[in-house]
Amino acid sequence: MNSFSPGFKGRGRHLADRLPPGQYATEQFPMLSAGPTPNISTATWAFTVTTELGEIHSWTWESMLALPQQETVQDIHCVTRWSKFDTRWRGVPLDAFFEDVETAADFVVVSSYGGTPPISRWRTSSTAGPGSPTPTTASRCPPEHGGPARLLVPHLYFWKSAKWVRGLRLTHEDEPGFWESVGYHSYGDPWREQRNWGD
Ligand SMILES: Nc1nc2c(c(=O)[nH]1)N[C@H]1C(S)=C(S)[C@@H](COP(=O)(O)O)O[C@H]1N2
Ligand SMILES: [Mo]
Repeated sequence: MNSFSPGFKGRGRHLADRLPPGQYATEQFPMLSAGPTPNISTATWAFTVTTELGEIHSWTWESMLALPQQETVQDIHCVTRWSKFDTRWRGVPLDAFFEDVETAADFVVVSSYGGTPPISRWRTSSTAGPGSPTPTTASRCPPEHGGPARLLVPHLYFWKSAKWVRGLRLTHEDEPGFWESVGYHSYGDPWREQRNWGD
């Protein structure tokens, strides 16, 4: 059923049980970008959360780093079928940015530096609740992997994890982001193999 070589075992839960349907495990860290890697200085970097009423909450690199950080180890799953186990990240849990944000919105539209249109979109309900891993803005990753800061939404296909993250906009509308508009699924749960629109 899966593409493991014999003896490909890990500690704890067997690695084969951690591979969603239709995926293969890789030891590499593939690089997947729709455009060139933008060069972003932390001196001018800003991250904003804009509510559905237009209220803007904004952080500089320094004020972001003053927020509590956490380390997390996660399996990531790209819709092009590679999965990578046990990737290690450090960053600020998204909850920390939402502490003073009042919202009743159902959707989060994510934008990135580098001139791409709003890159992807999630449901706010997919980011909360028992058992769902907290999306994290991971800092200090290399530029080709989204640095200075990217998102990490490990329970969804990896296209939902915007590199070079610039801001989140909360909205009541179900607006597709870039990846959803080119045909990827609205929700994108790798365990339900929600790859394409209509899956
Ligand atoms: N801004 C931006 N974020 C992005 C992408 C992109 O092209 N632009 N690619 C997505 C896809 S499809 C994947 S699989 C991961 C790849 O991250 P990596 O290059 O660090 O492996 O980033 C996601 N986030
Ligand atoms: Mo991807």
